[in-house]
Amino acid sequence: MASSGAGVVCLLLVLCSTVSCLATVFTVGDSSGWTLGVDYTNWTSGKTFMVGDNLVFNYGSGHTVDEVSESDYNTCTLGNPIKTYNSGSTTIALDAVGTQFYICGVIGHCASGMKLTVNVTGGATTAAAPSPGNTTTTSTSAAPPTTDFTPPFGTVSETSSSGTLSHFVAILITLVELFKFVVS
Ligand SMILES: [Cu+2]
Repeated sequence: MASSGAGVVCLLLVLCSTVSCLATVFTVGDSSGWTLGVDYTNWTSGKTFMVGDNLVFNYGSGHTVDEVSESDYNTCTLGNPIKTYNSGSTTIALDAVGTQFYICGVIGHCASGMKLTVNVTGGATTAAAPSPGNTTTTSTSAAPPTTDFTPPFGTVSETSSSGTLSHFVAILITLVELFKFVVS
């Protein structure tokens, strides 16, 4: 019975590490956080934001995080946010493909640079390719994901069609089967 308990713990560890492989938590502005004097265009450059990732805004009481429309973002128009946050630590789940726009709702801060836009893409493989502004053509990627995550139980072979989601589901199924085996 002790061995099955250890097996369960082991499986949970594998599951946790698998999840963290697939979802990235981006701390906006890194150690600077969400504040004045940070170039957020520079911060986003080179980063790939995918569905399932999270944005974490850390900021002082003199700021807010306002999710706004593209036009309000461009013109730094305050008072019309889609959502607004002011807790000082805000986690936003990127749960849909598309472009998201965030500004600070304090007068003058957006115009001074407290504005952030992120382009959220689907789960396709992106090997550090700097994404240009326009992504109109959706290329059917033939290459498998380049992440060389080798599951410890050899059951999950290479997924021919790309997509970390199918990969993840396959791992989950394997874990459930193993879990049944350990418990029985
Ligand atoms: Cu501000």
